[in-house]
Amino acid sequence: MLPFPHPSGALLLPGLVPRDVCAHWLTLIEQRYATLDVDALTATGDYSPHSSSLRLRALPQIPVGEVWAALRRNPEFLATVHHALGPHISCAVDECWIRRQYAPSRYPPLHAAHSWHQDGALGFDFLALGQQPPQANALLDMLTCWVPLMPCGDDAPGLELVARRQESLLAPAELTHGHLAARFAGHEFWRPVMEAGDALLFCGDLLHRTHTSAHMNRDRVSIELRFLPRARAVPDRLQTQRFVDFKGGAHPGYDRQMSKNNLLAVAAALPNAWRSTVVGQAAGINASTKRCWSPMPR
Ligand SMILES: O=C(O)CCC(=O)C(=O)O
Repeated sequence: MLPFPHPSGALLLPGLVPRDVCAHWLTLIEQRYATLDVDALTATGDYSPHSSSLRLRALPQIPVGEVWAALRRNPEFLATVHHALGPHISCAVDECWIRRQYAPSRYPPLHAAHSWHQDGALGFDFLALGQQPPQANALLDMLTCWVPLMPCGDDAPGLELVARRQESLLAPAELTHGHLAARFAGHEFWRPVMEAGDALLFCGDLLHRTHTSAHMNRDRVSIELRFLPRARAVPDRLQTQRFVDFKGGAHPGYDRQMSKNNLLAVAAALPNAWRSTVVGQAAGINASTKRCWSPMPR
């Protein structure tokens, strides 16, 4: 099981991303959603009409390295990530998402909340299982960092987690709410109320879903990154995924260089139409880093 300093397998970090950064990202996201070519992005897998989610790679103005740079400034975040994954971390860039969850009365056609699942199931072929239980080693050792860009969990959809470590992947039939409610005590179901920029860092074995309630009347947008230990070989089932490597350290120039490297790595993986924008961003990284990060404490 992935080592994690908190027995629940989750850590809530209030105020991890500064409000002005959240507002900046939210503006970029709103602009992107306003002009989405839903059919084309759905065809490439970059948009999911079922969860109204957009892969972060489809918004090059928010490079994954920039999100990482915002997170890693917090010593508790960084220490916890390194405790769990070791000194070198890989970010599964294809599995970093922007999520938009609507107030229940405003669901667009096809939209649904995320039902119970474990992120450690990433890439797992449940269909191939038939009636067999998932293999003992099917659960990936990984972390998710989930950051709402607006308040959530009260009048806007948040996350609900079972705050108890799981040793294995649950089969789809075990993931109904009725099954989980019978299996876990009421106090183990956790629905954190979060502010913009709070972060929830949690292990890939944790059961979670979108928390919605009929009384909610606001939508929520969030960003999430997924991390794996770089020291381990990429599991076979993730061979087609792309990873960007991060490591610790607090050298002042490090974030800028990492951001630039990450931008270039992301650019290499993008369709031609987006590549030049991202390469251009990498070239101007010093200016944009200064603009975005100057209010943040080191
Ligand atoms: O953002 C949400 O509502 C749920 C996201 C989630 O569960 C996930 O990405 O694994």
